[in-house]
Amino acid sequence: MSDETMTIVEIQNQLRKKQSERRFVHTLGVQYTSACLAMRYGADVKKAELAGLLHDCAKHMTADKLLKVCRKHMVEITPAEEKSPLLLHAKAGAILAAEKYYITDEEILSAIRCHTTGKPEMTLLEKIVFTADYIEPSRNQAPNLDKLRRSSFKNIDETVYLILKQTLSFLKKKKQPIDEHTEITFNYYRDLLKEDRHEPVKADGKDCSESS
Ligand code: DGI
Ligand code: FE
Ligand code: FE
Repeated sequence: MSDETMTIVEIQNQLRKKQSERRFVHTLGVQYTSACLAMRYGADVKKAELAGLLHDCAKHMTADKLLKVCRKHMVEITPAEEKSPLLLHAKAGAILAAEKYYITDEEILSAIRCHTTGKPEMTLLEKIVFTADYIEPSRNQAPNLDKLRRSSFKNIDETVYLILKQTLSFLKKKKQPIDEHTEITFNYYRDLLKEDRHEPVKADGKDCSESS
């Protein structure tokens, strides 16, 4: 284990060298949107910034390289990831964040690892990065972005569900292989909302758990 740490600006400077301008703008967008959502929901703002900043740190890697890194680290590779290895940028990103950017916090690494497919019972930080990735300001292709941007600050569980719903319908239309985790996560959040077990939000938008 290393004692080394990097500042946000040092990490930004490294990523700027690796990423296209468009990807870097997206990266900063996810950093700041994650921070905003963390402020709204009472998550750790610094961790949200770091997880958002690093979520796509392996996005520049080729399919071969992603497979190589994941095999070396004994990461489980799903059938969809075999067919579409670029999906592995999330799992490889968690490895790179630890090895190259000295991130040791498992909550941050986990938010990076599951940012593409999501997973059932995501932590608040994981839901924040998953959502910020989809709604950050430079995204402009997905349908209903205005609605999702508003709903993300009202009910994050419902927004996670709506994002997964749109992603699955996009993948089906494009005849892309669907990862089992994307499907399982969608089913989990659909059922969660049906059973009304999601994080309660008062009419004024505040969590019921907030004391003041
Ligand atoms: O890396 P980004 O482009 O910022 O965003 P991302 O990591 O969420 O990746 C987005 C792409 O991943 C988008 O085109 C949808 C795709 N995706 C999400 N779940 C699955 C998937 N692609 C396949 N083939 N299968 C999935 O289950
Ligand atoms: Fe990504
Ligand atoms: Fe991204």
